[in-house]
Amino acid sequence: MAGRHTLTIIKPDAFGAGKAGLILALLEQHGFTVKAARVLHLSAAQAGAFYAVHAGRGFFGELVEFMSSGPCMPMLLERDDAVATLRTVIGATDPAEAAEGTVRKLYAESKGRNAIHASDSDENAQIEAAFFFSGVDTVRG
Ligand code: 3AN
Repeated sequence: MAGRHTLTIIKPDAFGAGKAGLILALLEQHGFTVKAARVLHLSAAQAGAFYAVHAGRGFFGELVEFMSSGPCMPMLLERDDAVATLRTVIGATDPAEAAEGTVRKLYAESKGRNAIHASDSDENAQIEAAFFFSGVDTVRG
């Protein structure tokens, strides 16, 4: 059965543009509740570790530089069918291809600077949540 948790990050472009509140409101309208949240400025090493699965791809250096360019806001979110639902709500990786009303259609600039991250599987949601949060950071229940 699909899990009830997923990890999102409001990326440095959207956070720096003051869109975190609007994006969170949209996520809440889609039924997500926040179980943990923080704001931090990733180092390049931390950003590289988070996106290690993309190491070796042409855009990796650009991705690490962008994700370490300013503060971002990771959140652990909860609702039924969390991973698939959030992927739909954020929209396609390239905002030019994102559906109307999605986070990336509304707030992303480009494929590289695309406003928000969302886990792509239940397994990765668990790994990514553990990257940013320990048990004491997470609301119970
Ligand atoms: P998604 O974030 O939609 O799951 P992935 O997993 O293919 O997309 O890529 C991870 C991140 O890498 C994207 N959010 C984006 O910031 C960056 N990225 C992916 N493809 C490109 C690209 N062609 N050029 C620049 N950055 C990219």
